[in-house]
Amino acid sequence: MSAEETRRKGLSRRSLMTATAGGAFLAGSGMGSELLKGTLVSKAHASTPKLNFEPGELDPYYGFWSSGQSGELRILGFPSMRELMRVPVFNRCSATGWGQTNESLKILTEGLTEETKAFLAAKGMKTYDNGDLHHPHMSFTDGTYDGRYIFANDKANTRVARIRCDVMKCDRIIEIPNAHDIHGMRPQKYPRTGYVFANGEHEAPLVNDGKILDDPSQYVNIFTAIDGDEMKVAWQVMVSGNLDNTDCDYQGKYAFSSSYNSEMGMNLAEMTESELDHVVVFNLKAIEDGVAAGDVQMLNGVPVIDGRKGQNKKYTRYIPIPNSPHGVNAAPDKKHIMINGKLSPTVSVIDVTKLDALFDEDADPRSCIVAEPELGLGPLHTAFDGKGFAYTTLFLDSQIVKWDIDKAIRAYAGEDVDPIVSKVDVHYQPGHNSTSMGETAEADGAWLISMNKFSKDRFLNVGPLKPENEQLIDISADDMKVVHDGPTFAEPHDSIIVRADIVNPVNAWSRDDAMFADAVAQAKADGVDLESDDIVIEDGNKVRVYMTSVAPQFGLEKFTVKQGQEVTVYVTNLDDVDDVTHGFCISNYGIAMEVAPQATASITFTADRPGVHWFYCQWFCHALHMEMRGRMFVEPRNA
Ligand code: K7E
Ligand code: CUA
Repeated sequence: MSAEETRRKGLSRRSLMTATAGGAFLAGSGMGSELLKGTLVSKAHASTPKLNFEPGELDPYYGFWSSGQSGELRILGFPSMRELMRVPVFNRCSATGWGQTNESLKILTEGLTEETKAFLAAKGMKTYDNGDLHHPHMSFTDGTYDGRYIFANDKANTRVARIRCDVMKCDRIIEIPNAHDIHGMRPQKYPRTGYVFANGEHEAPLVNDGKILDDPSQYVNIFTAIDGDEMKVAWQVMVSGNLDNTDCDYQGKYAFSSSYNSEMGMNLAEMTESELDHVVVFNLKAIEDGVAAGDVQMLNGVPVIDGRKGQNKKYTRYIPIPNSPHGVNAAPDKKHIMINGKLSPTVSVIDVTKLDALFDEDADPRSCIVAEPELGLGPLHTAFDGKGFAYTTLFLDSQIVKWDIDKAIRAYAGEDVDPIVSKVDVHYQPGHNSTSMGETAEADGAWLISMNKFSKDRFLNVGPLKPENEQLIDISADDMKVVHDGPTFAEPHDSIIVRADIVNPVNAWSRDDAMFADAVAQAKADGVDLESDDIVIEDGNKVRVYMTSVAPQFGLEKFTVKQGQEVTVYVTNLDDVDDVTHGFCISNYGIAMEVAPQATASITFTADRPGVHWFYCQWFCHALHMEMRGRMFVEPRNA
């Protein structure tokens, strides 16, 4: 196997480590913690092979990172933490023209409800400018990542997006009707995705037209199952209490949502009042049967099941969980679901094999809880190594705690064992953490990333607004070791770490890609061959400018339009060499877009500014890139 193949296969860290003296030490790892603090361990960690990346050397993992209120998806090489790409999703992007090009505007607008379109149109807007992307998750087949798509939520404007992993571009965004502010979101793990589950976090009247205002007794929350292939809402369930995070089992039978506001409180005091909140268990088969049988109300074209407390128990069950639970994480043992307590120092462990009894025999809802270890202050999220250990972030303690799932279960049953293996300080206040392949059945136990909300003094001061701090942690030994600090801009919440061999993007677009099918259809209607014609077509007040680009030239060195005409420029990049992307920017017109190899991109604007306007390639492509430019003449209306 070549070095390259070794990396692509994501060879386990431990097998590389065992080739060294340090590795032998770690593999033995029966040492007391006194010794682990000593120089021997420093040496072992200093020889960590995968952190010494030579120039040009590839990472064994892709990291897919959320960006929170920045609204984009980020791609990292992992564990080097080198940022590789930013994929615009809910945000606007100056580099790629996302939010300006016709191709991106279609994606950003077509999935909005008619009511939202009208609301935005009244403000002169086509789509929202902002988004709040918390949770990126890859599609699954048979319990592990399949490399097809990344799905992501938008908490700010109640949307769910899909990113294609072949071209690493967003291809669908849908607004979720009836729900408010999508937070927790997970794809179905088995048999495949399938459904994408999405939680509406904030309570509101089911028909939110202003007739009901300050009457919380009439507010509801909505759980949504989206068909991830069609990107359409399949069904929704009305629940009691709010919905925070979600995950699902490896059997394809149940989904779980935590609720920190079972009180349905409207302020902090009310929301945190009760000692027990809950997790809602959704019985997927029963809900599908209920939808098929018509036990629904249709609302905005979506079948909505009533799964509130005290309603039909075949659809949902409510399991009491100590105080304001947050993260929901399915373990790779395919059996346990961790509900992280947040205000409670505990993580509640659900055994999924005990859930049938809840629905079939009306068993005590807490009978499915098989462990509830006390781990420290502020448990938010849990990750896994596939070796029986769990890693939970402690927000208030600023620590990660490593604990033994089996020992936690035995302790809950009364045995005198301590499930806590070790703790490590992180800097500071961790939210999510992620392990390599950790949310799949192929969790490999190599690495953990702690996504810390505060960096404080860890980096050079950049003013009152500080970066977040993400810390890479070696989890190959019992004691965890922080090996890298990485600052990030606002504000990654969650991430996934995917073996590189699973992700296989292309180097150039296919000419029949659906992304620019509308441009292809319009060219055909105009009798234009996008791959050879450079031509201006006038169609009443509309002008369509078709041009090719081959480094370092556009097919047209000039074109003329009349002031006030609606102009659409289509640029087709005929280069098919790796990495020869062109751009198209019209200066002082606010127009810019990316045109990657073999792609067609288009942009529409009104030529309302007369004069000579240079257009230029804004993506450095050639020694003569500066010369890759041309003129747009806009004839004045009164001339
Ligand atoms: Cu814990 Cu939005 Cu996943 Cu942030 S959520 S941390
Ligand atoms: Cu084409 Cu720069």
